[in-house]
Amino acid sequence: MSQRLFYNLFATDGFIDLPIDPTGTEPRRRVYIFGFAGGLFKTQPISFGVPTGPATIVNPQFDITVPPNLDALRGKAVIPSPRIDMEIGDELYITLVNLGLFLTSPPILDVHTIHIHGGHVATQVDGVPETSFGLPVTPPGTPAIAATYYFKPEKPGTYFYHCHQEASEHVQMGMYGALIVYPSALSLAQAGITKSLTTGRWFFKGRPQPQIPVTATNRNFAYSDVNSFFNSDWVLLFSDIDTRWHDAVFAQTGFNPVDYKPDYWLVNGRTFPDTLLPTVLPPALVPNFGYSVPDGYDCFVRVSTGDPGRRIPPDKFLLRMINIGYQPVPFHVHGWHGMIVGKDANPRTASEMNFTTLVGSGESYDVLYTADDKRPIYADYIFCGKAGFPSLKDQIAAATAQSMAAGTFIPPFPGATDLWVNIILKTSLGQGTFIPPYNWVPWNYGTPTADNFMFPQFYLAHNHDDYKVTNNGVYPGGQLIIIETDFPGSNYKASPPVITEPAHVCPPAPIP
Ligand SMILES: [Cu+2]
Repeated sequence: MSQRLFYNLFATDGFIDLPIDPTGTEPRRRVYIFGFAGGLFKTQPISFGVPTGPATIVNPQFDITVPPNLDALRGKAVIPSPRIDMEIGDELYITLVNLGLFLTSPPILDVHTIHIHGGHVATQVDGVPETSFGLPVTPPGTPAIAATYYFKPEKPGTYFYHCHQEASEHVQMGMYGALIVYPSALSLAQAGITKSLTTGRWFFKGRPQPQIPVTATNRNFAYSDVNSFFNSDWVLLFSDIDTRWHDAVFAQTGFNPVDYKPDYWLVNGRTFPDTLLPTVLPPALVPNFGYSVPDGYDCFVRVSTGDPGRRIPPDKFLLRMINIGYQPVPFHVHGWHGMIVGKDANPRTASEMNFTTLVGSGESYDVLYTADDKRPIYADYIFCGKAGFPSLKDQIAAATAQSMAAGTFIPPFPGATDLWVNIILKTSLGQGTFIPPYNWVPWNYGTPTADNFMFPQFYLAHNHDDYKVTNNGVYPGGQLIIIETDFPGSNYKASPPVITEPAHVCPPAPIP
């Protein structure tokens, strides 16, 4: 079933509070931003473009006909703007209300627009004020001045949207969000991909596809292509910020864009360590500990590997990399190669594997990874020792003891313990599994608790211009995320942890 999706977006301003240290606990750097608040207002079912039922209001707080709704959103901009999800066959209506930029003195009364980046829209709704229209400000306490954009996607893929008024400034200030178009059940069927209504099993041109679980839907495919199946997909929206520019806009002192020199690099509106946080933070933690971002921008990627014993295949996960920043992002994922299944909302027909994806400004890449298990190659070496080397744990324990005796011992990196303790334990957010005594800390300090268990694994994914893995020069920060790989069914956050992984058993004789 297709839908009409009615989004109401409100151009306004706000602040974000960026971390300046690896723990995110020091007083933060407040940065003035523009953005779109709001989100999905209502939906209506359609069939081949014709309504088949009444509209349902999903979020009445975004009703633009109620003036207090408007005033409640003034000054509430965040980065990124709301994520928009839709399917082939759906119609998207984005009603824009320009609330003005009233946090500055005097207020900035620029027009704003919505440009669907990559959409094949007509000039009149292209969101370029010079060729269509810009929407003027609705003053406080007055009825909404509004206009509605219409977009009907022809292809699935990873799109985004942004304001195109004085784009150099308004994009830098934060007016952008992701727009994801999934294939529909119909578009999949037209490509020969079908799901049995009785058994839930998937078929491609009549052939069974047992690698696709019965729980999968059309939203487990990037394109109308059976090879684009994934268990989970994650938006990684890259951008960069020059805080001097933001300060100059706030103070209205002027800034020449050619002087651009960013000092913060963001994924989904946040820099590490905030990239580990849930999208919505408890109010008590805002702004000293971070800030919330809209739904759909979680970038602490969590996946499962396979278990041959239970015939569970490793997860396939899709990273939807989007660059709305002003610098190219060579995004490197540790652990596995990725397959480029799409670029710029267009499927790739020839498979191309890479370990770094160079995402230029204005580009999007859909890169598909398989969370293969490392145990067959590495478990013996790590847990048992090989080629005359003792187990890795014994090596690290010896190195630790020797370095302590020699007076050269230091923790794995400065602040490492504080980082995980502060993020995970102090806040009780339950987001991570870096909880002693199970993993990271024991591994690095040589305690015996990680004996013979390979999971969870933690892989970095980051901008390989490594100086951008900083917050204003302080490492680690910036465009850095973590991909946690679990053993299927394990729950490392439970107390005690639920461990479904069989402990690794060393061979009786030394391994040559
Ligand atoms: Cu704008």
